[in-house]
Amino acid sequence: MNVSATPLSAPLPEQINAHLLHTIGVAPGSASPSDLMQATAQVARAQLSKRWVYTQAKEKAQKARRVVYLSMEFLMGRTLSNALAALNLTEGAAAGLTQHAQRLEDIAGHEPDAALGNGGLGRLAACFLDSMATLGLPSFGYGIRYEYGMFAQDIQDGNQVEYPDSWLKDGTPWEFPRADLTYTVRFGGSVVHLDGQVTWKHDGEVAAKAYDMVVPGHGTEKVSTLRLWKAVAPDHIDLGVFNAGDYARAAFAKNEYENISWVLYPNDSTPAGRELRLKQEYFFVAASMQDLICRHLAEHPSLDNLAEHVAIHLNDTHPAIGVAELMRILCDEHAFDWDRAWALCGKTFSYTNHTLMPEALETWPLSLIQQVLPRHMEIIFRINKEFLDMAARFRPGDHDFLKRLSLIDETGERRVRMAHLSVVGSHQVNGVSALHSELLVHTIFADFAALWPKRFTNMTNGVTPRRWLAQANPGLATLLDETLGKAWRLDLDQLKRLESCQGDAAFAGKFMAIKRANKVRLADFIAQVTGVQVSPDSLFDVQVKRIHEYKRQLLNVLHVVSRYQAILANPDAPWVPRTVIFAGKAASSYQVAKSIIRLIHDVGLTINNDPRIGDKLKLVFLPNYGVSVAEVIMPGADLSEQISTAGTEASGTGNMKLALNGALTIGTDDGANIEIRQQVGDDNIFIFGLKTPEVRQLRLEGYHPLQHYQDNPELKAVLDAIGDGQFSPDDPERYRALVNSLVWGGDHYLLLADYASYVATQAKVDALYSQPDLWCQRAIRNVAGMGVFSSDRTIGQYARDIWRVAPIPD
Ligand code: 26V
Repeated sequence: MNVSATPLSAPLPEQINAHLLHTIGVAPGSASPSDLMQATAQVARAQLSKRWVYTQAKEKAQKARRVVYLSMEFLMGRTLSNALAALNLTEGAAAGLTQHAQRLEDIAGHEPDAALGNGGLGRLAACFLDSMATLGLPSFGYGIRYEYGMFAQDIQDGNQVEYPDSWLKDGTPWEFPRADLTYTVRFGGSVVHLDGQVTWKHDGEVAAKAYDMVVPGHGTEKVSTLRLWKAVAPDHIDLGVFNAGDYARAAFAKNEYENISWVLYPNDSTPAGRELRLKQEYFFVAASMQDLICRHLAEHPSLDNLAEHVAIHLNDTHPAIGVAELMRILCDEHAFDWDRAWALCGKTFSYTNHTLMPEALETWPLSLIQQVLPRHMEIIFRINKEFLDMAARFRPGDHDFLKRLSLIDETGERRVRMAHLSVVGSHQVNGVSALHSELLVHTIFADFAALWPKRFTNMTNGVTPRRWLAQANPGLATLLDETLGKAWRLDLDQLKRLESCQGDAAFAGKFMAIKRANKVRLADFIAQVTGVQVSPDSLFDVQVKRIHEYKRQLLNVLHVVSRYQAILANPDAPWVPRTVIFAGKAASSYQVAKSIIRLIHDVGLTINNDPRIGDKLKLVFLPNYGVSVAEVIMPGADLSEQISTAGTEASGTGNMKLALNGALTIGTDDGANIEIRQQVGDDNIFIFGLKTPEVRQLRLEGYHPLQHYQDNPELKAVLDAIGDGQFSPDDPERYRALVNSLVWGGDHYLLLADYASYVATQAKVDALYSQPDLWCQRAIRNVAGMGVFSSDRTIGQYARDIWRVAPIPD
């Protein structure tokens, strides 16, 4: 038996064994779980390859209009289970693995996550690829093949410790290296203008090599492509040194080039001084643009009709340099005059903004762009001049208006505002929830909206129901299949039909049993990774996301401490047992976030070991949060904490995943929580705290957190306990600064202002949870309302309203 003699139609067990023998190189009888994972992946890979070839041929033959989704991040997670499901191979693979006395889910657990992203933005890109493939849209995602993705988080003595995530150390079965697809990306040097001809005399270059991941669609043979670029030293570069016999120096020179695709940067540390990050941005954009232009010219005689055949999307401002790059290509390499090139550019690009936080808005020192990309700096100046001339005609004499609009921030060190470049270069700009999109045009983009009101729109985020329901929660998926049929996977609006099941006791019983089984699984996982035993009968209260002050994990901790104190004060009250579960990473340079992680551990240590508390309250922190950990947590949650200060969380997508899995939300009037409330109804969600206009008003009037501390004895007791070292007796001052930043330091995210409302709302949560039948009905109502949060809906809107792309006929 050999692989080529084992057709793709052979029984799966046979194909797995053939790959063990011929691809992996082991005797089927002595295959390790990791060998089995590799061999099963190879079976899927062969099918994916076939589908990719088929899809590409179709799209090429029809000269399809395509979407190009440029993103620095793709948080793909594991691939095996998703690929098998899309290929209808799950049952066969499970049968094949049974022969080796293994379960598919255990074998799938041997695959490392592809964690090429920080958080929400990167995971959204991954959900979008799944939906683009499923909707059959001709589409490419382009990004970087980081050697090291998001760091692995370990906790030592309550402290976060970061380890490199070498996800490629054993290779990956999922990538297709495209040796023939290599482009040169240039950097530095100077620009020569001679007789109207512009020449960029660069002084450095690097090769970009393509590695494809095939993204299967569900319910279709169509696939999408995720094309990731690896930086490689150009062949000729180090040879000279090498020939001179200096091998070590040659190796060093090679590294200088290849470091461009080594590591993903954390997104929540400032871009100051990170030349390498700027090079990464240009590197992947330049390679992607060359690739898409090659493809266009293979199908069309010139670039004149480029805008009719490709829609380029900027996932945040990270690829914004693409606007200047397309102008450079058109003007300098294809002899377009400026105005014609600019018109084409404006028809091609669109841009999504993912945050309003001023610290997160990307700007680059002009001097750095000048040094790394001198021609692009000239182009940005010209774009800016033409743009400001136009804006000056719109509001003559209003110099402040022009200063605010300028692509260059002139206050202090001159910097290029990448969001402004993105807005000016795009025909559509969108936010990611109704509130966020509304705030965009009233805050950071208000001046642009005055100029171009129709440019701004909303595309509320969504998540893929394949990964976040079908794959993560097979119990609930089976119940839905029995109740609704299987169509919900591709048409999540089907979930609406669950509304009629709310009063159905048999359905509710099954629904509750599934939730309990998922909680048992989560409790086992908690015990395994933290050593803490938690009761699956307690309310599982979950806050999982990046650790950031604006997301207010600290407010959650304040509630936990107040509950702890209340239980001690009144041990015989009918407490509703609770397990509070946190997970999330802090950027390695973000000291406050790290201190919050440590506090969670210190408070947990005290509470979990206090014999007076028992199961009434537990607090755990699950390390190394990522896609795969989320797949275990989401199905086991009862309560979803979405408690950011109103107006700060652009959308959130964890909120959608949790509600989809039957958790009730306790949250502020922020991001997509507002739309979740509209879908599930006010009675089925716990909204608390100041609303966005109230936050603004309070800050305007002058906010006095000290007042709350003095006026609320319960809050004072909580803050004093933390600040005085009750949870850190070995170092009583450990949390003094954290507490002082709230009471005396301005409490920028208004934790104390929202505290009373939050704690009162948590009491309502308890009251409902002590009526299990009612809770269950509301959980079902949540699932029923989640149809609109499918990323299929989101991508359908992008495709129709922004990209104007459609599936090609079969
Ligand atoms: C936020 C901040 C806050 C201030 C400090 C630095 C910093 C750096 C990055 C960010 C977030 C960057 C962009 C991002 O990941 N946004 C997330 O995008 C998700 C998908 O649209 C959305 O659901 C989240 O609400 C949004 O935070």
